[in-house]
Amino acid sequence: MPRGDLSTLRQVRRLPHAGSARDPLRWWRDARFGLFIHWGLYAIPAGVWRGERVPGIGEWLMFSKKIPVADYERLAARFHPRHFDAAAIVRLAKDAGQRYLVITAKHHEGFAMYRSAASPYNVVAATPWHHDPLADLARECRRQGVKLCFYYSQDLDWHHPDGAWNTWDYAAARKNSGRYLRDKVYPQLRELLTQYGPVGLIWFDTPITISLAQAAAIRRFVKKIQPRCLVSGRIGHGLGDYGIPRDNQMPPGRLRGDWEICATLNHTWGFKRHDHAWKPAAQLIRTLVEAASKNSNYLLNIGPDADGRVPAASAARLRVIGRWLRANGESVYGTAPSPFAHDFPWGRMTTKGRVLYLHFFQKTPRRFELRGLQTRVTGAAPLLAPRQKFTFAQSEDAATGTPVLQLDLAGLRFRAPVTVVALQLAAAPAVTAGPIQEPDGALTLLASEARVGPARAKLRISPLGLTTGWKRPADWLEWRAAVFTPGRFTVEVVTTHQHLEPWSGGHTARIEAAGQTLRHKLTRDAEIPYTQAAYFPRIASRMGRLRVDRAGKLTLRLRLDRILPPPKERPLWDDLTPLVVAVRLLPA
Ligand code: FHN
Repeated sequence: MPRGDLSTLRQVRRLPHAGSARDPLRWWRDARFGLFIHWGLYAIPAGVWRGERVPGIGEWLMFSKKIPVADYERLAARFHPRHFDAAAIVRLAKDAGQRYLVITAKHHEGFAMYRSAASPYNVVAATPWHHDPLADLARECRRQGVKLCFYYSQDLDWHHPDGAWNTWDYAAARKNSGRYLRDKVYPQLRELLTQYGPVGLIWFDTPITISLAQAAAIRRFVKKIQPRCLVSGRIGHGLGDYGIPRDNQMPPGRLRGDWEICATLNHTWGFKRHDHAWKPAAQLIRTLVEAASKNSNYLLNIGPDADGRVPAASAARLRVIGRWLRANGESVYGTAPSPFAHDFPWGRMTTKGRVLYLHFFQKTPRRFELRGLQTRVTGAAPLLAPRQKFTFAQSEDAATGTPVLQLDLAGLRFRAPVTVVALQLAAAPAVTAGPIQEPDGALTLLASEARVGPARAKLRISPLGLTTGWKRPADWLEWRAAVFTPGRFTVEVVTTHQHLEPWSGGHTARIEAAGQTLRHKLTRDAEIPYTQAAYFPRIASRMGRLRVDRAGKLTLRLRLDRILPPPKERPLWDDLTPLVVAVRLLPA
């Protein structure tokens, strides 16, 4: 089974650099927030097939139940979404503060949600509605000033005999992917790129069987028709204009290059009538901020029902996000990521020129300390009350040489879920590299901030900041961390996995630091709570206690002395090797 492409290891070949007005990525970087719309025939069964509630994401129902094409096709005769209102959907995106919209023009079920001469299996020809919703959305996007973009499943197609992954109707051995591309994908892409005016991007997805040559040809084809149309990282083979982490994944630490985190409001993309696991708006706002702080856009999904209605719970949440953005949008739109490579326990940061925005996720003590900012601060005030100035002082920690900013936040009114303080700087922010102990005594050593050794190590750090390819005990990660307050620490190794895939644990880890050695199995001792824990649990394995006697630089090395063979149950996409997120030192 091919792996890797969807897991983003090679989605973007070159890291594009922030550019001029002519840079085709510029509008997309500035936008930071988009609306994803999954809408197709799957909205009719809405997660229920022949009276049975089908587990999993709604738009995968045909695959989950291996529904024959002849049966599934009959859904089209029932598609008549009387309540579809393109103007209202685009207005909702605007109210939410979303600057672009990506709608499923054709998902894996193979049904075109627009007028397609290339395949009669489309919403105009095959339904009693006889209507093209993409034409309505295109008109409304133009009118209301939202960028129109299309999702297109270029590889999986369970309707076309040559499309990938329907092996219950069509024998795998008889499939000819070239024929599928020629008969359906190219003609439909041409339609999408010529029938609706300028298209912001094509959101290709799930590049499982597609070859490098095929992906490259698709990219060329898109750019030839609309040179400024972006191509998502899931075209595969490193050919995207930007990368996409896995669904609902939030990487630890800042990312390099351009990314787009895509996420659901509940646990499905396509409408499911029994999924009411709606995420709180506060969490969604923090996730948007966190994405921006990591150099990522946030593409948040709605799944309209078969009548074309947006679930009320979805619309309500989007409007709450919009209210927050109307007040605080300056700290999100058009921002650059945090100058720090690591995350902070109190919130996140974004930057714009000489302004550093501190996004507090919780009420913070009056005396706030930020360690590692080298640039001179010239002013500090709440974003929503710029005349209320805070006093501050900058110094240097003698033992570690780390710059320290003390900020007196007297009078700061914390407004949930995120309160922003704007720091004016004398220049663009520069920071001290590497992990720094937090004022609460905790020290997080992210894999992405580690040095990898020895020189010929197979172990790497993936673009999403996790270890990959850790198969040899000779390989190691090493950090040099700034310790302000020595003492006794509980040491944990934090690993992760996609929730439907097996966790790679049980290996024997060794930590060497401050003249001590801790050796322990990676056991599932605790799960660390965080926003995406339902999708990518972070598992803490306790290694034991460490005594650090002196303030200053601490060198810590992590090895895996015994690496177990990969789990038998092979994950579809991800690595079979341990996915280390971090080592944590918590005051004992
Ligand atoms: O298989 C699809 C899924 O149905 C959905 O469209 C998501 C959205 O990111 N993409 C694929 C899985 O990663």
